Amino acid sequence: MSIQHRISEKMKESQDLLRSMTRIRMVEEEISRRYSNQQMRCPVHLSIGQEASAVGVCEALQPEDWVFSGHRNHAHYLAKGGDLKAMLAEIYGKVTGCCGGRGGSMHLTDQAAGFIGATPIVGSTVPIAVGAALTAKRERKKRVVVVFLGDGAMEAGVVHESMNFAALKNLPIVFACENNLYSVYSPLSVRQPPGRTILDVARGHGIKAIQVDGNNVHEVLNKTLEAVDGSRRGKGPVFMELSTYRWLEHCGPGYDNNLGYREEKEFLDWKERDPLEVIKKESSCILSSSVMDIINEEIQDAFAQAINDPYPDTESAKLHVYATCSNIEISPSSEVRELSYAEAIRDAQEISLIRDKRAYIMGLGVPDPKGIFGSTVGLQKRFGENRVFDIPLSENAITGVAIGSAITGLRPVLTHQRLDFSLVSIDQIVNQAAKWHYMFNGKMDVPVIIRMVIGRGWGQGPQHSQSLHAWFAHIPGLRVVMPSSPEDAKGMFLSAATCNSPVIILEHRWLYDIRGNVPVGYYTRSLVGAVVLREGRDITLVSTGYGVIECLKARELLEEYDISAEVIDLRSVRPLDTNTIIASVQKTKGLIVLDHGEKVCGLSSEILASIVEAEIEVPRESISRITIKGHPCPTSYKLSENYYPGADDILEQALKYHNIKVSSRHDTVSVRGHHDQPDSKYMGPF
Ligand SMILES: Cc1ncc(C[n+]2csc(CCOP(=O)(O)OP(=O)(O)O)c2C)c(N)n1
Repeated sequence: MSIQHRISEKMKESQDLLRSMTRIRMVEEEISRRYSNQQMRCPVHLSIGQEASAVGVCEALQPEDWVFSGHRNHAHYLAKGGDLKAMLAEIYGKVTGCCGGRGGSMHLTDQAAGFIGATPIVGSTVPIAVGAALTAKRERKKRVVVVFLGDGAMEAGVVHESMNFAALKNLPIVFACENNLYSVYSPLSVRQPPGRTILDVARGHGIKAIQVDGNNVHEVLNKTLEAVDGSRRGKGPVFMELSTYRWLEHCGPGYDNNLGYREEKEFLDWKERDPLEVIKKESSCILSSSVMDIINEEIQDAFAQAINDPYPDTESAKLHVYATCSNIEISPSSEVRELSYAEAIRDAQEISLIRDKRAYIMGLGVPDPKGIFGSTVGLQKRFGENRVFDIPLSENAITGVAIGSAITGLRPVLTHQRLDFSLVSIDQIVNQAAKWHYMFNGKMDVPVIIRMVIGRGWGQGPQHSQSLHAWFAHIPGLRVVMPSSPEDAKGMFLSAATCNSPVIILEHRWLYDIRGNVPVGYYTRSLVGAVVLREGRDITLVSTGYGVIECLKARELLEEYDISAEVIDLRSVRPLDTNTIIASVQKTKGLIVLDHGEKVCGLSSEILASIVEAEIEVPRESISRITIKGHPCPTSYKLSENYYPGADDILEQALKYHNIKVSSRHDTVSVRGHHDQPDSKYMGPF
């Protein structure tokens, strides 16, 4: 190639870069100009002054590469080729918006352009992007993922967890950190210790880290090309710190230097280094007035269309809470094997790994010799370390990894040995897993299974024994199931494995050794609907998971008093099948809900409310609930004596309804051996 040709190529490239940055600047200036008319009714975080980092990074990518971002994402979306009309319509809340008006400015997506998604919980998209990079690595298509984050996100634990995982798995991801010196009004000096650089942090995770002048688009482009090329060739993650500056206020259309959180001089110094001027000076390029007119026309057209487009139908707000999930049960073979609950779950996972190459299983202790109380034993040996693996102690990021890999085509199963450990990943479960399908207008599914074991007894104490099913059930977008038998545990897992929404499977530890006949091979059990396990006349007992076992025991005890109890196994807490309960109570005229969760705002409250709403004629005194006791679970053998409710409590309550007086409390505990173990064989530690 001749020098002349190279220069003209370079000029063309500079021209294109300038054009792209100018277009983004003009879009945001127009948003800023029009924002005060109150038609764009969502927060906007403009990135005027930061265009070079967005354009330089995205220009280095291939169309099939994936980009993720955060709250300040307009420039990233447009630079990656996102549709301008769909973006503006989204900000105006219109049906033609890229999320149909569900997301607004902070949740843009254009999958066709490779801009996967953005969310405003600072740092939250970073693990999701890492999960997408896991998919990219598995696909072997040499795809690279870029995630934009701000300097503020560098203080979020989830970002560090994510960098560790990306380094550990040598993933093809570039972390593009736009350091604009402020998190809202807080300068770096009040957030990070002096002398430590952002690059040091990335290097501490074993990631190659490079400094980039984020206002010089050529430098950004060249350094990103290098970074992306390395990642594409299997050299793992790269971190780039792009120094830049936002001109306008953190959120909104105006300048805010008058507030005094930053010096006017600092602002003017950065303005001197306006990325648009830097490239003009460096490459002596300008945009002709006709090019400017074309850009302006495109923008005005897009605004006009966004303003004129219709709003979505109000009723459509109810759509896309859940992705498709078949309720059709696939019948089992007639052949059965006696398995424990744990073995049945293991069997289900094995079948799902065989049937679906996209499935993989991860979690702390998954490949351990004891394999999550026997439920994952031997799976790694059979399926290899890529499909069954241990994780760093980073539940929050790993949940994000699961989500990111799920939205890009894999089917992860994440296991927590205790429900309590999942609480450090609440952002990823509640804000992300539950909402990506909804807020991106049904464009992305999140087929993630999260298994959580509920601990109980033998000194599990306040932080190893909570059954927070009601919490998770409170969140639209999550399915929450609690199988109570080995047969259901297997069949419901296999249903969850084909469900396109996140499913939380809560497995009570005291069920793990329960044995039952489990059909051999593949079958599914619906994730929806309660079952009447035993029919009865005089009272309805409702519970879920291990509580069902206590209800069955209570039923036997009640028979001695000629009281016939109907036992309902809820199976699923969300969706909750109240119809089956209502129909039963209409017949028995009595109800006891046994819940090993909290009373206040709990599952039992929901069930009793449904009875009230159904206006069933039933004496008030024959309806009650038995729950845990309003204080955390104490560890001491003695202190925990009355903590967990069971069959004896049901019996006492039911006899009260029937005015039967008994001289002494029936004692199933003495049958079990101790109150903190389900049977005499069950002993800690575990
Ligand atoms: C977890 C979380 N905490 C607080 C906020 C409120 N918030 C929104 S943006 C922001 C500042 C983020 O700063 P940075 O990551 O540097 O990005 P910038 O806004 O400078 O682009 C904060 C604190 C949030 N969205 N998420």
